[in-house]
Amino acid sequence: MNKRTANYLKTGALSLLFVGIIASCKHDDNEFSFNGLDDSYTIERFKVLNIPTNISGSFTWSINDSIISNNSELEFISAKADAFPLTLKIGHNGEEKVYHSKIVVTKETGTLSKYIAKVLDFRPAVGQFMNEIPEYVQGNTSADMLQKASASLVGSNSTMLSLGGFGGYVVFGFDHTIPNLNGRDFKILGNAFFGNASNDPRSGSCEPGIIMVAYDRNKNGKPDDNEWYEIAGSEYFKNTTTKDYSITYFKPNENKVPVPGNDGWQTDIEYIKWQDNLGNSGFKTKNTFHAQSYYPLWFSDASYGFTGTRLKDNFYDQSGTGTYWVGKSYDFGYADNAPNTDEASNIDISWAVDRNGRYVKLPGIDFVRVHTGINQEAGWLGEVSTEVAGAYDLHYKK
Ligand SMILES: [Ca+2]
Ligand SMILES: [Ca+2]
Ligand SMILES: [Ca+2]
Repeated sequence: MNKRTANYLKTGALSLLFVGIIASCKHDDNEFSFNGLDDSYTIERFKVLNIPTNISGSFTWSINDSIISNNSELEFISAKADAFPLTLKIGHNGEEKVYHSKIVVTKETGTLSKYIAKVLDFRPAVGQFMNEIPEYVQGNTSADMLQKASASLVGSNSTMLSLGGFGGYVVFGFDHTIPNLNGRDFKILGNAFFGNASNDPRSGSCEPGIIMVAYDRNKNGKPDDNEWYEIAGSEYFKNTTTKDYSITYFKPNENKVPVPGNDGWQTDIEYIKWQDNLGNSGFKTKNTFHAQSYYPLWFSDASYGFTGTRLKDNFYDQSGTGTYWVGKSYDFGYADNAPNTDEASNIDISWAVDRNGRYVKLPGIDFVRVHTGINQEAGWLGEVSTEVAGAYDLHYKK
């Protein structure tokens, strides 16, 4: 470095310092240069109203006597058309200023649906219902299969989609933001049911799927990677739950066919090889009940895989003789884990956590992703696979 450069750098650093001082003074002034709230704000119901303050301090936003936020920017959403008196208190250096306004929530101009409005992605794992639910017809592409998934899940007359074994997923969205209000906010429909064991009443056909939610914060109509949060169900914080579990499935030899045994019962065959990121590997079996390929036939790759949260195996042989396998229902926060009439199929958006397991406060959600959370073969039942049969907003009333 020559001397001139050094001098230049010195002056440069000095002037940068001045800029820094000016900027911080300016910033300090700004802290109470808040222009106040508008007289009123108008927003349609099921849409998020943002009121930024762009200053620092402590914030108390309230409606009547209820505190609704302590953030510098208010995110407000309502399921009801109504007028709400809004109060904002800003505390700074021991001083407090109070602002009053009103939020007018109007009824939507268009028509909203409380059900799924679109399916954005469908990527199932291998399984005995693959290529059947929904049905694959020779020549179908991923786009065709996505179209079929949409036909299954969109609207009030939804039918079922099978996600196959661990990791298989579907992503769907709504035509409005489902608000995060007190209590549970939306329901995911599945085909779970309870058996009749008196010593284990909350078990049966429960195939829990991990739920992720996205709020379209940047309002681009898409769930961006940084908008996804996992719903921390009852198992999330337990050490029996595996985060970032990865599995790869390999395209099988379709000439291997299972044959019924002498007793008429099936003989399963080793069929689809899989391996995970914990050093485990094995085969998904094929049974005589389902003769079609268990590998999605619209996938041309020799292998494919998934990463996500994995739950502890929940199926066990209740009979002790291999004839009656049941899956235990987890307490809350999963799809296809309890009958549709059960409270456990309802989800609270407040259960959403970030990558570090910290709860996040979302005003609502626009998108949902469900993946099969179990990697287990339940005896003759075959692999545990989550089914999704629709979803709806619990707050929406016409
Ligand atoms: Ca809620
Ligand atoms: Ca977005
Ligand atoms: Ca199921």
